[in-house]
Amino acid sequence: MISRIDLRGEALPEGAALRDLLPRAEFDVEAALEKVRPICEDVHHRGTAALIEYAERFDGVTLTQVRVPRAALTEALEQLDPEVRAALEESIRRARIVHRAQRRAEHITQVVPGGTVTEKWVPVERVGLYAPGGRSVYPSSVIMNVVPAQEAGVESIALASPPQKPRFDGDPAGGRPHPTILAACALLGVDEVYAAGGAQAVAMFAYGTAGPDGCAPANMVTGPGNIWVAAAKRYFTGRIGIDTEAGPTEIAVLADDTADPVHVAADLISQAEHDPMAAAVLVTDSPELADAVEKELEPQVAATKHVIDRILPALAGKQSAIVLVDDIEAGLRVVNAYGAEHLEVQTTDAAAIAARVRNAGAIFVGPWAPVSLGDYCAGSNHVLPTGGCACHSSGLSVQSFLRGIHIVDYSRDALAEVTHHVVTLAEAEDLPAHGAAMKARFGWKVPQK
Ligand code: HSO
Ligand code: ZN
Repeated sequence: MISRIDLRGEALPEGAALRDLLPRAEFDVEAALEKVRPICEDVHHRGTAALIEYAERFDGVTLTQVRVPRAALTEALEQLDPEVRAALEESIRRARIVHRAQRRAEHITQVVPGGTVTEKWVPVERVGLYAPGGRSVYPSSVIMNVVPAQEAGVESIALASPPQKPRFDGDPAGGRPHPTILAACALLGVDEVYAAGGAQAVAMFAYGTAGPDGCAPANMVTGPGNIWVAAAKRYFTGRIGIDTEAGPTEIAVLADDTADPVHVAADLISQAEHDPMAAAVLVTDSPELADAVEKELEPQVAATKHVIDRILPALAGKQSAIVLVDDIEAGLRVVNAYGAEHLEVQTTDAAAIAARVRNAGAIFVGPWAPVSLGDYCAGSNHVLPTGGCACHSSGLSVQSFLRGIHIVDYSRDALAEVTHHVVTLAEAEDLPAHGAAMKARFGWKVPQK
């Protein structure tokens, strides 16, 4: 069901060469970009009419309205199962605790007497958040997008999620995002919601659409999505802000012989459940654990729901594997080279080992911190970098929605004191007008010290 990669008994190569030995999902955003470009430009030119046409073509839904009426949000909340409501509320409460602590205070640094640089944190004005609603519907992703944006102080928040097919003739919920997505928006106080999915939703936020049903352009788009969403984010990079492109989800587990194979198997399956392209990787120095996990996978996979369409292809795919290493030191090198979206450390002294991980979207320490906890109720964020992007990027946080602006304030004396250095550097770069802008303030001369 899952392949093995045996890295024992040989010196592990460094960096990229080690990464090349490890499994990874194919996620060709560049190829998708070609298909996405005309869709984005069509939304640019035809606005809402294009969104309605794409909802018909890609979601199989005839839309009457792209903007979801406010009454539909309150209605969805009223009809929400009380247990789901309580769970969403707890998830929101915990996420708020963690994200509120991420707020950053303005910081004033006195560089020299009379010369200060203040770093001021300013929220992005308007953001467009995306919550998936195709193969799977993730109200939890609404929370993971909205909470950091709100805690950062973003004033204008809009959310898009694909329209659902009517369940019966005349179903009022047909043509709107899933009711639980709408209820989550209502719980979070987000009332600007659009029934739009895929690349067209990103284009709607990037360009804006006109008319009473229209959406004002956003400065930034965040949130997980399929390959079309990722490609559209790449298309608009530079024009608007984006978080990292989200590819298929990944779990890596670094485990030794103290790990419980039942837990490890369950956790690998949990993320394989997302997508046939999801990656589940166990890195272990214990062949006994490897055998036990492999044995355990069978009954657990057989007992769960999305076996044929997602879990089996995910576990059997070339993106998933059990990687055998000589010892946990080698395992650490492997997981650092891999840079998993989610990394579980299930070893002796798990906290000490976890502290030595440099590359991961989020790290889950020990036997009582499964990725499922982080997906919903740890307080941490589940919008995380995939595909090795954890080597250079972080998951969604308050920081994602803030810009640090430097405010430079120098007195006459403080400027005079450094002018000769500025003039020298300007001349070294053959930019005499830069030097002149300094000298102009001191009678066209370099002030003497
Ligand atoms: N594990 C997914 C997020 C998610 N899980 C949503 C359940 N619902 C990517 O981090
Ligand atoms: Zn998940």
